[in-house]
Amino acid sequence: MDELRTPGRRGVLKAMGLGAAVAATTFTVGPAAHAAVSARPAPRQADQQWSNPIIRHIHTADPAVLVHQDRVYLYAGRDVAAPGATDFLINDWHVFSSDDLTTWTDHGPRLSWRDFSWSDGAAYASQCVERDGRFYWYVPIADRGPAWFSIGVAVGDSPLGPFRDARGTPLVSGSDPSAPTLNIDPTVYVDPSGRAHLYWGSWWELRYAPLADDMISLAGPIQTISGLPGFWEAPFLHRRNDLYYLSYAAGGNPATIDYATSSSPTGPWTFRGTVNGRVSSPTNHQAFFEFRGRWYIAYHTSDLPGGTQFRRSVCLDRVEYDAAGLMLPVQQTRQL
Ligand code: FUB
Repeated sequence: MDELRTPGRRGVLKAMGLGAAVAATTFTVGPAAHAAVSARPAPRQADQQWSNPIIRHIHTADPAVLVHQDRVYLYAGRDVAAPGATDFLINDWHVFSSDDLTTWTDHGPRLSWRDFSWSDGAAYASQCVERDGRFYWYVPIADRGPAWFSIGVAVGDSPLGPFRDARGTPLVSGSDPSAPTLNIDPTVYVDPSGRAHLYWGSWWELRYAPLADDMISLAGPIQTISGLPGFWEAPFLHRRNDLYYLSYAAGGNPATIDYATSSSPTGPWTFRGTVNGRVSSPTNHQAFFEFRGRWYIAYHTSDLPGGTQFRRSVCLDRVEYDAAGLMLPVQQTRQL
């Protein structure tokens, strides 16, 4: 399925611009929404209030989550590919927020590749993180220059922005000889000692670089990370207690979400297997987060009516850990 992203198709990615500004919209995806959408069986957990997919009025993909002041902020690309399209078309990222994981507010498109003067398309999988009261949004976007994809960073003063290009140039250029072939899917984590870590990559190539304290420049050379079986793309770094978890889409397309653990954010990593199985979309992309003492995974599927591999929808499920801190396989719930 490598043909999902080929350099020759870059032109397709530029075709559609931002729609009209979207006012904040609040909606609830719970039991009341079921009948209106589908009569499909609903094996929801007994105390689970939300229904999957959690975002239903538009197609969304590549979730990343930030918890700030007891509110969950979900950052996701908006898939606007036509039903018969044969490639991704993603021009902007929406931010959604919730304080109960069931009622979500769509704050509209808060960032686009168009906000980066050096880009000419493709809002792929991003992540927004907080440091010292500022919010840094790392984005993989097509590069106008000779590079195919480069990684940029936008900065804002709140989880909703407004955000602006923090550098005016790529943070990681796809032209760098150390960069992977497909320079996408950044994940950033600030560890308890204040060191910030950047992982990214696709097409079987995983890269790492330390971030400087300013969060918008690298603090060391790009390193190639090996030893993660089947690594394909979508690295995501999180920490629970004293253990670090590096999860990733494994096996190509279709992918499972596999993971490894380490006592350090830079490894060495011990492979732990699959935490989230295949989904209805060939791509599989995850974010883990803690909210009010429980852990969750956000991911995407093609389950929304009209869904295709290029028209995806964000879902949410619980994550449980065993006594040793290993993640148990996610029980995916589906209630359309
Ligand atoms: O959404 C475009 C790409 O598909 C992402 O960057 C990958 O992680 C995969 O989900």
